[in-house]
This record gives sequence, structure tokens and C-alpha cells, in this order.
Amino acid sequence: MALAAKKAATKPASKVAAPKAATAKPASSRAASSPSTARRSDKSSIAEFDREQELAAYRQMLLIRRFEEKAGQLYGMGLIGGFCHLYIGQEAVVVGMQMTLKPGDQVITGYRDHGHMLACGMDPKGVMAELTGRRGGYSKGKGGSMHMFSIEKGFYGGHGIVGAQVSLGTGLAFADHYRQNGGVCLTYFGDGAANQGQVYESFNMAELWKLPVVYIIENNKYAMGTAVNRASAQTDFSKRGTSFNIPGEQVDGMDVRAVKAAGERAVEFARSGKGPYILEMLTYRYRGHSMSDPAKYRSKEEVQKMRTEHDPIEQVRNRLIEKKWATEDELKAIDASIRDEMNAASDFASNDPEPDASELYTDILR
Ligand SMILES: Cc1ncc(C[n+]2csc(CCOP(=O)(O)OP(=O)(O)O)c2C)c(N)n1
Ligand SMILES: [Mg+2]
Repeated sequence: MALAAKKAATKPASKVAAPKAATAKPASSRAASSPSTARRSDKSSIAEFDREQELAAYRQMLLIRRFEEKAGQLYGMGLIGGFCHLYIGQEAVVVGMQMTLKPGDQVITGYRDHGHMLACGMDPKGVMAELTGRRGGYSKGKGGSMHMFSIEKGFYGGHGIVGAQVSLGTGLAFADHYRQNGGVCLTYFGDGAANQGQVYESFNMAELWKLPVVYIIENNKYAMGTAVNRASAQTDFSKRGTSFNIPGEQVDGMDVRAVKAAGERAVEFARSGKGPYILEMLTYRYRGHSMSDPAKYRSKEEVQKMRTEHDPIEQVRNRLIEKKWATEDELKAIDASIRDEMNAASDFASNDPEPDASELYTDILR
């Protein structure tokens, strides 16, 4: 027997399987039928939300969507320069995951980061003003869309290099582990980033040292203009940790309840010292990769089908109406208050002054 196979056969099942999937079967016998570490979220295990949770999820997701729509408008008006990657369609992922965190936990992601910042509770004014490069922005107008941080809110960026945040997030989890502070780091990355080498170096260290990190792969089906099946040999990203014995789950990332239920399992696993966990969020971005993407690699019908059949906000809206937990008028009032808030953010971001030229020499490594 090869050394690796021998090891797997003698490892206790609990070490190689997701907590719920753990059975008395030895790991080797499970491997033949299904991957030992990956599984699909069971729809029946999705916890129903109560009225407060549905309303909170509705408000948060709508806030992100309206923020992004406004950012798209400002970009069109020439007020935002450089790249701008919108998160429209993926809102349920960050909102559901954020519901599982405690103060002191950390969040890190790539460049499609506006939703993550808003979910962390960062001020829409400060985020919008950073997009327009103004003094009141989170990076004093010097970072832009992909480079914002708020230690106070537990948000560690905002990273333009695809995959870089995976090793950084693993480092944040190492700090939590070292300090024994009970913190967990949510490390988000895309399906394209999942093919980067440093991701697997990080997986190895995270499992070896049982770091409290949840890797959230936002599989929105495309990396720029490349469909997942054209770039990935293994398109089930929940299995990407299999050879490191990291448990993984595929989750309906358009259903905020499914995200929260899986998120709770993953965060609890990581927080209790069992090590990393992978959540593959099956999601979809409605807009192009960035504002400059003509999106010729997919049909309008494909986008429309996702919007009409799976929209994360509509799903919550329909449940609120069906259960009579909110009236159409109440939901309209929520939308109106969010629109007001976004108009205020946009006014601030359009009128706040640009940084002074002397700022060129501050906040830099010399
Ligand atoms: C190291 C590196 N390689 C390439 C790029 C260019 N690039 C920017 S985004 C992107 C696609 C990433 O797709 P994915 O990880 O699926 O994230 P999504 O944009 O879908 O959220 C690429 C190749 C980059 N920024 N950094
Ligand atoms: Mg992608």
C-alpha cells in the first residue's frame, strides 16, 4: 500500500469528513462512492428565517444592490476611474455569511469587494467616496475600488491580485490561532482564483496547523470572459480541499438561508479548532466582469433566466409577502430609505474634495 493510501485508511473518519457527513465508515470505504470531504448542502437542513432575519437579509441585500447600481451610474458619468467590479446578483453570499460572525472575526476578499464591505458594516459614504477618489474615502481617495480596509469592522481588503487574499486570509487565521483569540477569518475568492497555486499552499498550511479559516469560493460561473468548464479540470470546487482533508460543501449561493446554514456549520467547525472548511457558493453575477466588459461570452437569455428564477432578493421578498410578514408598501418604504441613503452617499462622493497633492507622500513605504 502506498504511504498516502495507508495514512488515509488509518485516519479516523472525523478527521477527513465534514462534521455532519462523518459516519462510522472508515475514510477509505467512503472514498470509492463519494469524495470523503465534499458534499452538497441538504436542502431540508436549511433553517427557516424568522421575520426579523428575513427583513434584515432583505434590507442588507437591497442596500448592496442599490449601492452597486449607483456605483455603476457614477462610473458611467465618469466620476469613477479605473476598474469597477460590481457584485450585483451575488448579494446573498456575503449577507448570509456575515450573519454567522462575531465581533473580532475577519473578512478578506478580492477586487469585487463593495458588497463585502457593506455587509461588514462599513459606511456607504466612505466606500463610495473611495470609488470616486475623494478625501472622505476609506483610503483617503488613494486606493479606489479594490483597495479599502477597516480594521474596526474586521475588513482586510480589497485585493487586486487574483488569489493573493487566500494566503493573506490564511495568515490572518494563523494570527487568530497564535493569539488564541477565538477569531475566524472568512476568506473569499472566485472560481478563477481557485486555480492559483498559492491557494493550495495555503490549504496545506491551514489544515496542517488547524487554522480557523473558512474558504468561500464564489463560483459565479466565469473568470472574466472564461466559463468555469473551459478553465477548470475539477469544476466542483467543494472538492478542491480533498487531498488536504479539508471538508467542503456546495451551497446554493442565491438562497441567503442556505448560505447562513452552511456558514454556521463551517464557522463553528473552524472556531472549535477543527481547522479550515471550504464552502463553494453557487452564484451568478448579472453584470459584466467589470464596467468595461461587453459580456459577449454569454447570452442575454442566460442572465435573464438567473434574474427571473433565482434572484436572491426576490426570493426573500416573495417569502415576506407570502407569509404576510411585510406588505408591498412596507417593502417599498425600505427601498425608498435605502435609495435616500445611496443618494446621500453619491452626493458626498461627488462633492467631497480630492486629496491634496501632499498626500502623494503619505501612507507609503519608503
Ligand atoms: C495574478 C493575477 N492574474 C490575473 C489577473 C487578471 N484578472 C483579474 S480578475 C480575473 C478573473 C478572476 O475570476 P474569478 O476568480 O472567478 O473572480 P470573479 O471576477 O468572477 O469574481 C483575472 C484573470 C489578476 N488581477 N491577477
Ligand atoms: Mg468567477
